[in-house]
Amino acid sequence: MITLYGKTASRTSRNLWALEELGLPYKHVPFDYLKGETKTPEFLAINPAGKVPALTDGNVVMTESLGMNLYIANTYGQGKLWPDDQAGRAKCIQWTLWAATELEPSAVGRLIQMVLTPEPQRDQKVIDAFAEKTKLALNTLNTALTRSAYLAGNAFSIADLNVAAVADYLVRTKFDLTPWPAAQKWLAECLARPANQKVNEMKKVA
Ligand SMILES: N[C@@H](CCC(=O)N[C@@H](CS)C(=O)NCC(=O)O)C(=O)O
Repeated sequence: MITLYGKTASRTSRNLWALEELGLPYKHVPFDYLKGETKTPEFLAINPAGKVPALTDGNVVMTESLGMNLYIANTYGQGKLWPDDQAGRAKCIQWTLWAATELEPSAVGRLIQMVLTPEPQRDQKVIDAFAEKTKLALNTLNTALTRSAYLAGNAFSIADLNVAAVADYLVRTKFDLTPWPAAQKWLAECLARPANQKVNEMKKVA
């Protein structure tokens, strides 16, 4: 059985979303990085980087939330989160790396500035620079979503989940998505899925 480490209100929520989509049994150990719990010997034995999330499943030990989701989908979500066709599976890998490299740095950078940095220390130039990078990423995403309903074909997959989980930072920072209508509609639909709503509820208590 999968054990998932990390408090819900962290990148761990991405993995909870994937596990809930598949209805898998799992154990959740909510190590809190804000309380230093990820720097304890117990946790460092699982992830020497001292960051959440992390996952164990038998002899599998993994870190990196988006890669962990590829593992979950590939191992337990065949024909569901993990497409049956090779072209779809290729897109899952592509869009996951895209989320990590093209979208997350600017989306998280903006979130850190706008939500986690006290107002007097915020730097508007930094926020604006992140916004420009985000716009370029949204152009790419919107174009893809005008060509197909979902990122890896005609059904929701781990490609959508991984990108939407990162794009959620844009919603949380009230980024105006109206210039990218296909991406906006797709994101709202992904985030409204019952499995993600369940995880949002879990965040309120953890
Ligand atoms: N690229 C990693 C980032 C992990 C990460 O930065 N996690 C944060 C919580 S969301 C953390 O544990 N921070 C504590 C620290 O940096 O010491 C992933 O996607 O899993």
